[in-house]
Amino acid sequence: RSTALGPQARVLHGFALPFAEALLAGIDAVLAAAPLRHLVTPGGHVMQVAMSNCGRFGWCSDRRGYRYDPNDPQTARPWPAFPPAFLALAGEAAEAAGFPGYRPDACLLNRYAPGTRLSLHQDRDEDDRVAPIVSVSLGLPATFLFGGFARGDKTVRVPLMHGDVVVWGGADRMRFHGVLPVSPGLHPATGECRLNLTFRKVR
Ligand code: MD3
Ligand code: FE
Repeated sequence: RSTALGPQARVLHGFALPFAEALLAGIDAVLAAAPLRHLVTPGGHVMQVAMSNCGRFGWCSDRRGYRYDPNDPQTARPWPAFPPAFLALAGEAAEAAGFPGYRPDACLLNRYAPGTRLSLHQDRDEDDRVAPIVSVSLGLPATFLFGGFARGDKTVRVPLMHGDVVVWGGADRMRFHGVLPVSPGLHPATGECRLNLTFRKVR
């Protein structure tokens, strides 16, 4: 089952469920090498969402700005490689949503503790602003906000459950989006948190 959010944005409900165990094992391996951390924004705020990365590039933020870095600034080592299950899932989901041949080079891993939100923003640090972003939700549910191309445009609320995958590309790639505060709960797969994998093509 899938739900269209826009001409080139759709939710693939439960698409990641057959991959969930392999994804969670991959997440453990990535986080053992590149631990979760709370980044600081250029404005000096500590982000509520805890983040890490894998792949050729990782998204980083500090007082100097946002950028993609081939190395983890915290360890000065390259980000861990994609676990194989990550690439398989991202490719199959992109294809199912009409984007065959998807080859992401970055994956941002987000952890939301209860009460954590992600304010409305655009993803604009990638050189490729047309290739899809593939987002995988694991653990506690969340409400995703899907907006327009200006910050003030009206938003629609999209519930995202464990195993849901969302693919956004082409015309819908630069929409504003965010996540409402995650409600407390306990999920058998992740415990007291929501995990989100976001695959991107940076270069
Ligand atoms: C919609 N993460 O990491 S899914 C992010 O659930 C981010 O952790 C959210 O927004 C999360 O930047 C939302 C990913 C997502 C990424 C790009 C989009 C959704 C998008 C671009 C256009 C519309
Ligand atoms: Fe985003």
